[in-house]
Amino acid sequence: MTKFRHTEMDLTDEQVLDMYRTMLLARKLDERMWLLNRSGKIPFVISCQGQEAAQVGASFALDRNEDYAAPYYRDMGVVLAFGMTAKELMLSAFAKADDPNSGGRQMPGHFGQKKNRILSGSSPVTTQVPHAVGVALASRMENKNFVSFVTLGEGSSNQGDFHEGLNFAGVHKLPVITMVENNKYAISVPYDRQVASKTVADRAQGYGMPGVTVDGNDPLAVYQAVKEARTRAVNGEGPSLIEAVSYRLTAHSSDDDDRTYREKGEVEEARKKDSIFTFASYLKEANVLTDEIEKKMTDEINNIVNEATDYAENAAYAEAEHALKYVYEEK
Ligand SMILES: Cc1ncc(C[n+]2csc(CCOP(=O)(O)OP(=O)(O)O)c2C)c(N)n1
Ligand SMILES: [Mg+2]
Repeated sequence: MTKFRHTEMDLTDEQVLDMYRTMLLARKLDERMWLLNRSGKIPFVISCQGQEAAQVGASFALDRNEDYAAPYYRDMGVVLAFGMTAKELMLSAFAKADDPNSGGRQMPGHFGQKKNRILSGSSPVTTQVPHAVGVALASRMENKNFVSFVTLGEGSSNQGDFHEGLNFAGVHKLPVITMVENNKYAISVPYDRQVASKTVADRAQGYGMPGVTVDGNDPLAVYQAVKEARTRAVNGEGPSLIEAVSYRLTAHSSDDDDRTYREKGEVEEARKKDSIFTFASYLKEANVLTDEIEKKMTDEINNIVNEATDYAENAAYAEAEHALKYVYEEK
């Protein structure tokens, strides 16, 4: 009998199906958000499309009941895997009062949910790196076993916070896993205009930690890399840097027109490696995903997306006075 890669990694058929379901839910929610934006119902979208495999593969390698995540704005796959619901994400897209991320105050993509140990992020890119390193320091100081997981884009790895965070983590051998989601662009700027080294993972050497580049379109490759990094972290061997290479399949955001800086053919070429299709093919070959399961899963996800959309569209906005909440001390 052929041994499929996931069984060699001790992943059950059920777990890989769950991975695929989470990737597909992220994609379908994202696609719906674009439609809602273009029809004037929601103000802004910043997409996960093309990065779901890296986000979900990584999250499944973590302890999602103990570890902390400091995601960046594209990480719908990470926050779904950590327990945020489709309804909650739609509440955020519609900027409604019950949005758990910010009560409708922030642009979507500024994730944060205490009960699921998702750190709240800021608009300046990469500020989450020192925050995540701080969480890893807390784990060490409190003698706990949880690890801290942080993500960012490759362009953002040029920010000072990246250097400061990774250097501190390397010096103190802290249990933090940094995953750079290299989608080849920082808005309009391609990789070779952003980073001088061949890979982002090359930078790890300067911080005294291992750095690996993996195929970000392959959730199993990312799973394996993060799993190894987590084992190192809990064994006191320190931090790791992982670069997951994929491609940003949409424009930077709903306010960007990518036709001004990249060829359509390049995007079409990248679509051939889209993990939503390549992972489905793998699962079909392994006889884990059958046509019947796929149909059922797609129907379920479509229902979830529809229900979340209706729920959030009809939900209440925050009271205007809430704009001042948490700004001034209340006695
Ligand atoms: C400190 C800072 N500088 C600039 C920006 C504006 N900005 C937002 S996203 C972005 C591009 C980031 O590219 P990358 O890190 O590759 O992430 P991607 O959007 O490609 O996922 C920039 C320049 C910002 N938010 N913060
Ligand atoms: Mg990028």
